[in-house]
Amino acid sequence: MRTNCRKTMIVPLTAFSLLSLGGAAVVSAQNLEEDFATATAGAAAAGRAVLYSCDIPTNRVGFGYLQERPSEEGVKAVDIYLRLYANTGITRGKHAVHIHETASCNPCGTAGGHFDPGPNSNTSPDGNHPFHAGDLTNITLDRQGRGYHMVTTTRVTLSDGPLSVFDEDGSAFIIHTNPDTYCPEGEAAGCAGGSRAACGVITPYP
Ligand SMILES: [Cu+2]
Repeated sequence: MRTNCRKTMIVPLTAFSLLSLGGAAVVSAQNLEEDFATATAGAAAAGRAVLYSCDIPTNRVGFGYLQERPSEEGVKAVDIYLRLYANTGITRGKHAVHIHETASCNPCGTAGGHFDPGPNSNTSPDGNHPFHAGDLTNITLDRQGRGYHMVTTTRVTLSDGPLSVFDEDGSAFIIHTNPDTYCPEGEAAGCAGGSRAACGVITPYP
């Protein structure tokens, strides 16, 4: 497992993999169910999340979905698509995005640290960053606070196994107030994005 972890990677999706998401770019808030079904059809496993504001927990600010596919080398790769709506109060610019360790958003702090299973688990946002299994890349929002982000990771899975986000207590997305600097100099308070702006519990789909 440790070997696996060291071989994992996070890469931004290319135009080619955008196509493999089956129309991800046109997902609309109005047709979530239909779009999730279309986008994840044929996936080995899939998941979804509705994102809520951490300041006003009843405010829906976006959504995400995930689909798992086998890679050519037999490693499980998970494509993640996130969308944030305009005018939610989340500011323009870059914001850290992670999978956090617990399926809980009320309040956002209950999502815990970063998803990091395994015998050497260390979920501390600052102390073990960017080495967590749940660490992803920043989302960039436009002037209206709107944005989408696609990223592929092999650090987690949706299907059963030691890296599954659907472990005993589940997992959640957190969008942070600040950018992730990926902590190039090691432990530093706030280098993983600081306070929490949005949260969404990840659930299996369908
Ligand atoms: Cu985080």
